[in-house]
Amino acid sequence: MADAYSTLLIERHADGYAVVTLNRPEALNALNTTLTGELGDFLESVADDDGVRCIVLTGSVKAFAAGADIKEMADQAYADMYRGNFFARAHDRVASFRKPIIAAVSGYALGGGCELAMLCDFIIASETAKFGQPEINLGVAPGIGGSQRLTRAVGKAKAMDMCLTGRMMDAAEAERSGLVSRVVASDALLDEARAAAAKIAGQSILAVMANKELVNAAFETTLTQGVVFERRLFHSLFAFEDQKEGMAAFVEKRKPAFTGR
Ligand code: CO8
Repeated sequence: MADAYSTLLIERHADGYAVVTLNRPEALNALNTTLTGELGDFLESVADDDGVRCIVLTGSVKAFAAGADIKEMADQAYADMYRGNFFARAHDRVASFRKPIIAAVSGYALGGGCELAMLCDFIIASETAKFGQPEINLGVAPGIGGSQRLTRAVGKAKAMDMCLTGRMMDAAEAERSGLVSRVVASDALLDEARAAAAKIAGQSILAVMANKELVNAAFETTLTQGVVFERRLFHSLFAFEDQKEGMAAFVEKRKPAFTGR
């Protein structure tokens, strides 16, 4: 099946992952209604597709995404924003996707672009990456979860600094602060992200989804509740054939052949 989108390029890999490239070069991949709609549509289209077990989301060398589309937003009235629930659907469709999404960020990840990267499960950054929530310069504030996710990722001091001054964080500071998991040379970014995606896609999809669910639960629960949830989910993984296969393969010193059953 061909993936035909006007603002996304899709590359499906035989190893079981897909690379989704945001493709609005004329606007530094600014997130407009078409792009966010297409991204949500694509995620829905692969939700039950066993051939896609992990996603790499990337942009161009210059920009992962330079924010929500300011030209599209500029003349919206409050009633338009409220009735249209601006960007809420896009947020929810990415946030509720159950398989891992790796953001591979080069260049600008600003405003909604930074928020989209943070909606992904982890961020691999190139040395050129720049993260920021510069909405204050436009007389507004983050609106796709940025004030919450940035604060959880880097703590109050840096989040407040970035949101109030609108300053950008470079890749080294982003790694130091816990916003990104790895920083690599610009020309190694996609290879690094693809290798991570292939590694994830080679695991049991059941264990992958469980691990994602567990780490995300840490943001929503107390430690005690989170540990109980982990214990229950851990126990339940023993109902799957993949657990038997994974442990048998270790004992027999061979590669596991996971089936997602
Ligand atoms: N929206 C629309 N167009 C954009 C955007 C954007 N966010 N960013 C860049 N572009 C366009 C420019 O207008 C320009 O178009 P044109 O050639 O037609 O003039 C083209 O992309 C290239 O951009 P520049 O010429 O500005 O490139 P530079 O290299 O000089 O500068 C920057 C790059 C620094 C990234 C600069 O483009 C910039 O500051 N962009 C805006 C960054 C920004 O403020 N982002 C936050 C936007 S607001 C937001 O994301 C809110 C999210 C929450 C909304 C949810 C509501 C519920």
